[in-house]
Parts: sequence; C-alpha cells; structure tokens
Amino acid sequence: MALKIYGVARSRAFRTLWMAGELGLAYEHIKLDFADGGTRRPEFLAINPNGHIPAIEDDGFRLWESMAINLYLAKKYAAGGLYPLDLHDEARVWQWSFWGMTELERPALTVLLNRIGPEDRRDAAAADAAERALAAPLKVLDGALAATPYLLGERFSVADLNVASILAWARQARVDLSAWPRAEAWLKTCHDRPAAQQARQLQREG
Ligand SMILES: N[C@@H](CCC(=O)N[C@@H](CS)C(=O)NCC(=O)O)C(=O)O
Repeated sequence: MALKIYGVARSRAFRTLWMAGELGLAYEHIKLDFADGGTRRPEFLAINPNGHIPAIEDDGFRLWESMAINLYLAKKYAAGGLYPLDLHDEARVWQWSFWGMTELERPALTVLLNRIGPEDRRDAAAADAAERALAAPLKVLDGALAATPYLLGERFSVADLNVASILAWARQARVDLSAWPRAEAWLKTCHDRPAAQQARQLQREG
C-alpha cells in the first residue's frame, strides 16, 4: 500500500488517522506503541529518529510531526478542498496549526494526564492549573468562531481538524468548555464528523 501510518490511535497518530479518513485514503496502519518501547526500536528510529509517533511513509517519502503530516496529506490529496488554494487562507491554516501546537497542546495534555492518566501519577493541582491555562487560548478560539462556523470560513478545513484533534484531549479530560460556547459547539461538530468518529473507534480498539 502506498501510504503507511505509524502509531497507535491513542497517540497523536489519532490526528493523522482522522485526516486519512477525511481524505478517504487507503493506508496500512502500523500500530506501533510507545508503551512497549516500539517507538524506540532501531527499525522505527530509522523512520523517525525522535522515536515519536505518528510518522508516515507515502510512496517511500518519510515524514514525522503530526501537524506537518496532516498539512502534507491535505495539500497532496485535497488542495482546493480541505486544504485551501488561496495564499492567505493557506497561511491561516499554518497559523492555526502552529498555534494549536504552541498554545493548546501542553495544557490540554497536562489536564488529560492528570485527570484520566494512570491514577498513581495524577496531580489534581497540575490539572487545575493547566485547565486555567487553557482559558486564554479558548477565548481566542471562541472569538475566531464568532463570525464564521469554521476557522477559515464556511467550510471545514485542515485548520479545524488540526486544532480540534489537539483539543480532543480536553474533551476526553472533561474540561468544562461552557464558558466558550462557540468553541464548544464547533469542537463537537468537528468531533462528530464520521472520520473523527472512525479514528475514535480505532482508539477504543487499541
Ligand atoms: N511533536 C510530535 C510529538 C510526538 C510524540 O511525542 N508522540 C508520542 C505519542 S503521543 C510518542 O511517540 N511518545 C513515545 C516516546 O517518546 O517514546 C508530534 O506532534 O508528532
């Protein structure tokens, strides 16, 4: 098969599996796990020297970093669809993707690990602090959704997918999003998409 996706669905590979589903791509899913040291084996380090998932091979082309992978796949397979052709819209896709990684990811992951991670490693105070840290970026997101239903306008795009896939952790950790009703409703709409549901199902299957 032309496309290989490395990484179990309960890792950040969720983002790539969701993207592949949106694009209707056929792929081989290599369920490499971080929990059993699979990401640190020499065979995988040859693909991603960081020892992190996700990574892909697309017709022999290797790529790692979840956001870069999603931007690449969307541009290759859905230019003019999920990936915008307009230069400014493309720049806004990058903006939201980098913003998600720099402003949302750490607090969302901290809440997740400390609320529903392994019980003996949970720190309620750290979870609460991270939840408070999410307030500022969530306000920005909520404001951005005041004028249009999606981040780039009227249509769902890779910008929505990338940000919503990061915020999946906040929903899983049952962060109360009611103070940002537009962001909350948008997130639910994104997560209700069939491709997101399929990726969630892969998470449940392990
Ligand atoms: N910035 C990277 C982070 C990837 C990452 O840290 N993935 C975790 C799983 S969610 C991982 O592979 N951990 C295994 C390890 O560090 O050995 C991305 O977004 O792809």
